[in-house]
Amino acid sequence: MTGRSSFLIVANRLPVDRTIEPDGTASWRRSPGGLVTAIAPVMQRRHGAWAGWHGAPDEKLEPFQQDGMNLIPIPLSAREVELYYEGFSNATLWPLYHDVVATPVFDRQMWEAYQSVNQRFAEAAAEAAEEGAVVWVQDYQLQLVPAMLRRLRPDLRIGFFLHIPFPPTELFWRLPWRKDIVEGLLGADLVGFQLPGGASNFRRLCRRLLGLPYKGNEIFLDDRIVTTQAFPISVDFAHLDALVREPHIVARAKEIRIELGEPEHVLLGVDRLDYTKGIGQRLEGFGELLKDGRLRPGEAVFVQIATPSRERVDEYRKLRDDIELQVGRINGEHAQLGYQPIWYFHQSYNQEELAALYLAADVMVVTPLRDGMNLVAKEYISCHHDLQGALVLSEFTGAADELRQSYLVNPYDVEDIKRQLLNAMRATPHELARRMRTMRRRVATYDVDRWANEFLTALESPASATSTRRSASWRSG
Ligand code: GDG
Repeated sequence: MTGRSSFLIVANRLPVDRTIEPDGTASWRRSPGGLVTAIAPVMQRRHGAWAGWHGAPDEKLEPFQQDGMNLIPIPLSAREVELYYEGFSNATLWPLYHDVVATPVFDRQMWEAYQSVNQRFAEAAAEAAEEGAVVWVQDYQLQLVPAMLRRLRPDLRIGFFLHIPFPPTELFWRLPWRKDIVEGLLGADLVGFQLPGGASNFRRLCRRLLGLPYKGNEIFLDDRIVTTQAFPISVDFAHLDALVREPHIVARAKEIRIELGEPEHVLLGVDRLDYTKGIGQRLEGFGELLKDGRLRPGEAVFVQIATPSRERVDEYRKLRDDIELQVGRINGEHAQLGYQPIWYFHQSYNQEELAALYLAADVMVVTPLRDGMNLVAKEYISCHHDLQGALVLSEFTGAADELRQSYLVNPYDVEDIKRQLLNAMRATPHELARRMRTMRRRVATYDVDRWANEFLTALESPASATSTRRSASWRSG
């Protein structure tokens, strides 16, 4: 790669996965997912670059090009993967930011690795960005990067977006390195959150922890202003909507229902196998409906896709055992020859198979105990131009703020889950259409493209670009 870029994404992972062909040669493929799709056009327009880890430990790679994107691989050692990624990111920050649904690990070695890896990302970004470039840092693994990068390159416009919830002050306060993290984020000109609640948690924390004043969305530092704002992320509605109209996806959806034994109701869960997703709670509700006799044997099947995730972190291993035991118990108690209540898959699927599953499902069951947004809920909505299908959705997801016509549940209340599963299964086509139409309008309007554009517009807006000057006048006033 030659030259520096005027637009740079910095994320834990590069947007590509390496695949090994049958003849042994390696090639890179764009990872599935909305973030890449949303950002790709901006990258092409602005000679953009993306810095991130390429996924293999102890390997140094030169920058390369893929799909019109300049990719800058950041190396991580096996030890750093263990301490920075599996450790501080996924055993400390992840549970802490998700309502402490698992106990966070506070470990000084993990913290040191988090700092040094963040420094490496900041240095790579400083190297790759041209004078005055826009740099957009992504997510909880890189919260120190904004301040580190600003120290190296005060000329840059720096944005940060947090994909997961930002916790209330009382929970964040437990973190031994709370000040460092907050100061890290304050290196950005714009800090984006999924919901207004996350942004206001952050502003309150800045006041309590650092004594910083704020007004509206703006936090006042000595020499500049940091804007904090909610930008609810979304999905590529038009792409999914077109995909499920393709004859081969329609045919596959029909085939899936036949393979499942043509039950009256197909219920579906699609999640990374993560303890925040409330998989156990929804299966418990479904199992009890069978036990109570409120569901007849053969009437409904539950398909649960649990994509392998963070398999070397202890909590995730334990979760897998718990879920698999639970699935075995429910199936053991309620299966009959020719009828299996739960179909559980600990596997990944391609996007087309996932779209066919969404289309085939009568009820999408999304019951996280806490979730920044939850894209699965929005993907399901995008796949139902037939205006049929019901969404059962946890109140503790970001998506619940927008998808008010879903069947909302408190995932901690198993009776509530059972009641709403039955309501979703018993709803009339007219009722389903009424709800689905409104939710589709919302997702179609606020799609991922709009999310990216609104963030970048706010980052580059004259208001925030002149924040230094305004901050100076605020101080003197
Ligand atoms: C974080 C936040 C926030 C799942 N299995 C397969 C597969 N997926 C795709 C889904 C969806 C994505 O993964 C999962 O996104 P979620 O939003 O549901 O959850 P997290 O992974 O926890 O994401 C979350 C998100 O960031 C974005 O800001 O919404 O709150 O936690 O797109 O479709 N995709 C494929 N095969 C699978 O087997 N291809």
